[in-house]
Amino acid sequence: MTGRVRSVLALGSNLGDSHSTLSLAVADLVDSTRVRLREVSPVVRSIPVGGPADQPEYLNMVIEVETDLGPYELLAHCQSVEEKHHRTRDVRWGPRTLDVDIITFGDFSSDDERLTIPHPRAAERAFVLQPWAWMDSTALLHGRLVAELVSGAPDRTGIQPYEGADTQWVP
Ligand code: PH2
Ligand code: MG
Ligand code: MG
Repeated sequence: MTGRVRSVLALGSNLGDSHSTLSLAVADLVDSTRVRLREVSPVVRSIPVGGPADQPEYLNMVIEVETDLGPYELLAHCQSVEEKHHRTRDVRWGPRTLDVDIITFGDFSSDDERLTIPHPRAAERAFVLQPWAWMDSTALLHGRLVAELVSGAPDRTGIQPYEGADTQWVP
């Protein structure tokens, strides 16, 4: 395979059996010789950022893949995995069974309305930055350490490691 690029993908779910959905989605995302799994973050519980006030808490995680797909091919692949897991798009930032966002794609950047890379809000979202920093303590976004960006993210106090469905959490 030629032209391999490393890409960080963020996954989120707050409808249905979110933990199973995330596990199955990771397997689906890398179920191809063209998308290889390199690293997996811990799963975190997170308070919803934006969207309807009464939506359930999220489970979030990130993965790093290596791929020879182009960015738009990877986007289509991520969307097909969302669809497989019954993703609907009715309410912006509303509850969802599965969201898969491309956060970075090598050094590629784009400001297209279909695909903005790096992801336009990743640098201020602890539900992306914290699992990413736990996965890779040297990761950089916009030339800054992801581990340092976490401390400036408004939602950072709403994040904690996921330790099973039965554990209580009061953010
Ligand atoms: N995704 C959003 C909006 N808000 N909040 C949390 N905690 N986790 C998410 O994955 C999330 C969100 C839009 O994609
Ligand atoms: Mg998203
Ligand atoms: Mg999305």
